Amino acid sequence: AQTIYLADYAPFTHTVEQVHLTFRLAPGATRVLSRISFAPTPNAPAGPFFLHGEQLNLISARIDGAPVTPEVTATGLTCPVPDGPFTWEAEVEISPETNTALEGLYMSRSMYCTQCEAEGFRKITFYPDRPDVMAPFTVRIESDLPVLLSNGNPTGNGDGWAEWTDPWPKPAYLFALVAGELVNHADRFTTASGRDVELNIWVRPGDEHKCAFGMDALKRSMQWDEEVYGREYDLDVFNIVAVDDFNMGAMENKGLNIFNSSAVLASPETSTDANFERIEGIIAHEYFHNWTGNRITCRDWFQLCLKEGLTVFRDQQFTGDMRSHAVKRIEDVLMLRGRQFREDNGPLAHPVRPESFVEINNFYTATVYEKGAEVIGMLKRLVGDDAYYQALDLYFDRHDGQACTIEDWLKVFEDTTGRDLSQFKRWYAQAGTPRVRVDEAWSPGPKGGTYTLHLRQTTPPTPGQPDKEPLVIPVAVGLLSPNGDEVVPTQVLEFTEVSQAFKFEGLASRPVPSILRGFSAPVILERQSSADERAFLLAHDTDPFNKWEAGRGLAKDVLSRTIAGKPAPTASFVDALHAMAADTRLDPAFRALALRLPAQDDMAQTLFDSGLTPDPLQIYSALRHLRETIAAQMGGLLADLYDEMAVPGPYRPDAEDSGRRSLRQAALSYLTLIDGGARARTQFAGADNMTEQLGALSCLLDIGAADTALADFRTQWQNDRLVMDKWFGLQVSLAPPDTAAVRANALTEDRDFDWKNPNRFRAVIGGLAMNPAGFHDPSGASYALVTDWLIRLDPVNPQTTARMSTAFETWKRYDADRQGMIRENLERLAATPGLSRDTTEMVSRILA
Ligand code: DPP
Ligand code: ZN
Repeated sequence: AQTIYLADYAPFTHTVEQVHLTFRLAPGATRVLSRISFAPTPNAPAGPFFLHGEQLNLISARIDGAPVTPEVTATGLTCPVPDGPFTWEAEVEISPETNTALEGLYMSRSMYCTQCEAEGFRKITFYPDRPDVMAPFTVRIESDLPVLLSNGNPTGNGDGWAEWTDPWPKPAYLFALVAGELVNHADRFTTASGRDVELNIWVRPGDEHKCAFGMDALKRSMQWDEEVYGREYDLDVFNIVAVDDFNMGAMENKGLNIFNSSAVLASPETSTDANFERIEGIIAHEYFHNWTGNRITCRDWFQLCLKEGLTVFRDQQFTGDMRSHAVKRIEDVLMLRGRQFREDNGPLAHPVRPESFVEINNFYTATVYEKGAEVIGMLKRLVGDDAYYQALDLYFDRHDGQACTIEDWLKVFEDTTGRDLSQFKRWYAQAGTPRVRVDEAWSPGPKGGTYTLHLRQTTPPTPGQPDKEPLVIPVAVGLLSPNGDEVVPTQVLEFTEVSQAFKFEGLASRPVPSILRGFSAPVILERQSSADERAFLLAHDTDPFNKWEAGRGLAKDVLSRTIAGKPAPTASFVDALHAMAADTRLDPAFRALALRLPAQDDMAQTLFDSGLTPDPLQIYSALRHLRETIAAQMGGLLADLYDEMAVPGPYRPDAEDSGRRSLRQAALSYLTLIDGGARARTQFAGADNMTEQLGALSCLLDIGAADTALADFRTQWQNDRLVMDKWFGLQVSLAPPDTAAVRANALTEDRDFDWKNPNRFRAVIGGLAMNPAGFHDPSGASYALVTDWLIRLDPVNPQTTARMSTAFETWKRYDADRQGMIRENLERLAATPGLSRDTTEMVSRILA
């Protein structure tokens, strides 16, 4: 397979002025007729006329009406063309019903749909399938199905056909088509300048009652983008469609967003609070792409973070505004550390803007998305809010309708602020999580003492990048006096050298520093800190993130020391946790987060970072032991919280009620360890919403007492696929370590295990990877089971297979036995005849 390099970018030989497509839909033999007007690109490099095309059966082709015979290969075609403008026409045949890769035009339970990002359009017709070729599209769909949708505005329909016109030039990856027996949940939105927009969420009959929340989230997103970024919607219709078989969460196709049904369908009975929050965030994310992604798109796929990092940042801001900024920040950092730090500190580490790839689908990563969003956040912190929004206005003004680069993006900030961002740009080019070491000095003086922070930064080597340059790191710092008052409010230190000192003068006494407030940069802070100091910050820090972080640090200390067989400050941790959990001035959602102990994988990474070889079973046992200790020592408070946090009245998914439920659930998860599951059983039996039903079920699974509940749950929900995904996933991810592989294997033999459905496959096989002690069971059974299934899925769906192979990305952390078994399995996977380009690239990077 060929490696593609950023450095090799060249514009396409031609521009596209207009695209006309006609689809004659039939499951096994859909005809796609294209009529495309091309003109030579001024000053483009010379070269043959090449159109991408894969798995297409070319029926006929014409240039300016005259038949031609192009040279067709497995990746596209070349053809002699006139020197000036010309019209290309082609007819191809494709087979949606056998398209199991879910890329291009495919079928999901008798409905037609498309997924074209990144390079799926080339499976629909011959075309320059690259994001820098933008054109207006007109699409005619011919089919007997009742609902026929494409991008843009409807411009005609009749018996068995519909036509759609999208006036906004777009790259082919934003093309979409849907046809099926669907019903809509309709609403309207009037934009600030008075455009009346028809909104629809299209679903299968039977799912109508799961649309209201998504619609509300859409309208709030539209309003928010007007108020915060001054961006209005630009078509007369906005359609969302829910699809059961989908590789990703959702897709921002112009005017026709297509969603994995798990990312849009919601009802109190079937969706948890976490589902509601995720759905709200994804609806916002896809809608926000209309400006950051669609109106301004990427020049090439190396610039993916241009749209994804910015759009994730925008959806994070939105969720913070809708709910709680403090809670959202903690959740985002948990996710960053859990997924991006894991990636950045292993064999798959790559820059936010990669410099090469084999298969672009493998770069829709936590680094591009989440670290990409962190980079935007740092930029905003450095230039300030006013300059940030000025720069964004300039970005939209200057680049509307263009396909852009990170250079274009940084230039609007340089032009707005006069700053030189060349050093900042290293965040896009250097992989790896920077370490910031902190040393302190205190010198008392007659006019007050001086406190000095010495910061030192290093970024470890990553694949292909042995040496790293210093980065611009915004370090937000505040200082507290020993009595708990804030003596220096938050200020942002611009840390740019390898080693740098920052002084604070005129202090009455040696302060306690609160460093990296709000997690102001995606780095690992290395600082000696006592349990007393952590407990002090947990009690007094005014920065909610660092308050939470102090508790987290204490928990990690306790766990690391327990695992190392050393005396651990468990008592002061439990005291601090008790004080915090009992503090009614704090938001219940925040208290719930503080009660949640570090995840197993987070502990494994922490131990590995401190030079140890993590043992997943030891981590599992230490966590269990600590949870039992907390339950035993805080049982009274937890029982009170469980009663007090009950939410009266009908279910509402808002921040306040879901915060109370999450604190109640945190209490229940501890109480179940000491009450034998009594409360969980009662809650399970009486729950009228999925949050409480599933919360109770997971507690029962946790103590191995869920057999009856699992059976009842199945009986109740067997006809709801999304709920059954939870049933499959939870029993694997919460299985005791030595039974996880057996449980997962048994579930793959279940009559409802539809392994070609990505959600179901992820629930079971992904669920096993999310159970670290079970996945790394010393027998190696889980490694073998996951590998067997990856080998089976690869020919059917390479994209999901490649994604799931990241279960193995942390293998170098572990002991020689585990590494040996993983290597054997990865080599077995790599040696599979006909392995896809997607999976081949992933396995070879993981093994390298
Ligand atoms: N572009 C999609 C998203 O992130 C993923 N294909 O919204
Ligand atoms: Zn996106």
